[in-house]
Amino acid sequence: MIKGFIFDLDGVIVDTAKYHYLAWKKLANELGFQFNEEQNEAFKGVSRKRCLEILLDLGGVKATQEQFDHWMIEKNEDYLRYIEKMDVSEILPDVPKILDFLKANHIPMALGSASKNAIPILRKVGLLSYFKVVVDGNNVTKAKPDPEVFLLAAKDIGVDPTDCVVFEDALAGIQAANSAGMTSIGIGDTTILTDAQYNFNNFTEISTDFIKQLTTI
Ligand code: B16
Ligand code: MG
Repeated sequence: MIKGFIFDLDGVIVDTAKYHYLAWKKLANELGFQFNEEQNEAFKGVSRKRCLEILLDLGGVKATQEQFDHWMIEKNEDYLRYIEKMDVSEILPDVPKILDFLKANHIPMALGSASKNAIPILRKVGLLSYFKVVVDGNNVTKAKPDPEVFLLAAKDIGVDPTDCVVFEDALAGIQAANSAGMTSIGIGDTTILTDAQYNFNNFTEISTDFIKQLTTI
């Protein structure tokens, strides 16, 4: 029986992928090559460092350690300029419906994200207080599909991994949830999230009755 819920951030709670994309695109253009939205798909759920490695490979750019570190900072500074302007209007549709329902029923919730900017983003959109625990890119050493982020989140909310649900929009995140022994729910493209135990296009399709069936509520 499900006793805890873990949410990914980017692509599940807010659509920050578009801001990551704009910041990576700007860097690619500065380095003399193009970067498109299709290529950006591979960046979802992936750490900042790994994204830069992929970007440089795409552009055939060789970097010194100093350049690599500089571009990591530059991309993040550009990204933070978009985050600065975020507000409650950027919460994806019907996410509050599920958060409020779980909160009202005292079901613990955790955030499990690859982002090192998770806390400021949750604060900007006014959702930080819903989460008993935030595990993000600052707390883990192994990236999704490794289950570390979700196992740590389960431990911190005091729920057995097999009693946890994970909402994820990235294939690597679904694989991480499955290897953690958790129930995986894919949010987004069902043709990409084929490993998920349940699939929904968005939270508008998820009813509180569905949540009730999973839990003891
Ligand atoms: P940052 P998630 C991930 O968030 C994004 O999907 C991914 O595109 C990004 O590179 C990663 O966070 C790191 O983000 O640069 O803010 O540390 O989907 O795991 O919530
Ligand atoms: Mg995501």
